Amino acid sequence: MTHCILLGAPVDEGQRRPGCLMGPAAYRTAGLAATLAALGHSVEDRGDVAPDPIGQQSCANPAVHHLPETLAWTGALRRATAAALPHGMPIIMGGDHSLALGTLAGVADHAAQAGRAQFVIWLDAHSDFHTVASTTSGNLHGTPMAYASGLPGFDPFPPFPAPIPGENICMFGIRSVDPAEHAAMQDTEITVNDMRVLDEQGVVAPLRGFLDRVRAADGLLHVSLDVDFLDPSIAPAVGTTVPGGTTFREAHLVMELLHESGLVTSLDLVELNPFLDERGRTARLMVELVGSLMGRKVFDRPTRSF
Ligand code: HAR
Ligand code: MN
Ligand code: MN
Ligand code: MN
Repeated sequence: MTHCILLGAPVDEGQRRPGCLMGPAAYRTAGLAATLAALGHSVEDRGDVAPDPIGQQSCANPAVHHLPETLAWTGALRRATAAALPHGMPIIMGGDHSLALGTLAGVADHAAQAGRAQFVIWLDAHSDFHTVASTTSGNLHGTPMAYASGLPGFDPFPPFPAPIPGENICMFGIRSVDPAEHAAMQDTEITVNDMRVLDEQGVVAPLRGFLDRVRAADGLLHVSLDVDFLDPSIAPAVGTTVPGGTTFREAHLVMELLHESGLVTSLDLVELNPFLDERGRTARLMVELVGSLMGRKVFDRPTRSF
């Protein structure tokens, strides 16, 4: 059984559509804590993280907005994530995806402390591989994977503690990549399981291959789940819907396999915008997916070793 540490991250500044700041309240309302407790886990809700004081930082790219606010969240979430990891599994309830600038850095701090390698599974329609310098939308939720990879172009940010090698990063569900992101990813060893790969191979084989590597390295595995990983027909409450996303069963299967692996050590839930939801259905689906990730199954069968 796992000690689950809930951290609210009401981050709204990494994009332009208001509402993600209501995410933590929606997850609580949808019964995230009760869902985890019913599966036998202990749950500690540490409340919402408060951002650091807002500074005056600026950068050369005029498109970028809310940079000081994002730096303030990054620092606070980095510390909150690193502080939680020795005690259990942090589940960060976002908040837009810019929160991962902080959570990934916090996991990196803990990994360095523990002497373990950091691995990331990025479940998203988007690669989020812009830098502060390359983003044309100026929305910093589109940047955390590039930050964690140690790319230049993050001048106002502290250097990422221990850049994550591309071999330790696996993206799933990708179907929207900007030209600058595409170019930057060419130079990396990141595994990009875009929707084409999932259409052809399903989720099982690509996921297994990556999990085998995590296990062999005794790595820490951070899962970052963006609502837009899911098809908008089942998860409408997100500002950046992209058609052709994963189905209900594909998404649950990913979660079930992750559970079976026993390797997941931290989790982001990001981009839920409850203002865009239909009677809470997206929030409830996200909570159900966490249930699958944490061990809910229809029928108990001997755990496959894979
Ligand atoms: N690449 C686009 C941009 O930078 C869209 C980024 C959207 N990101 C998210 N998170 N919704 O994945 O603006
Ligand atoms: Mn604002
Ligand atoms: Mn994202
Ligand atoms: Mn996305």
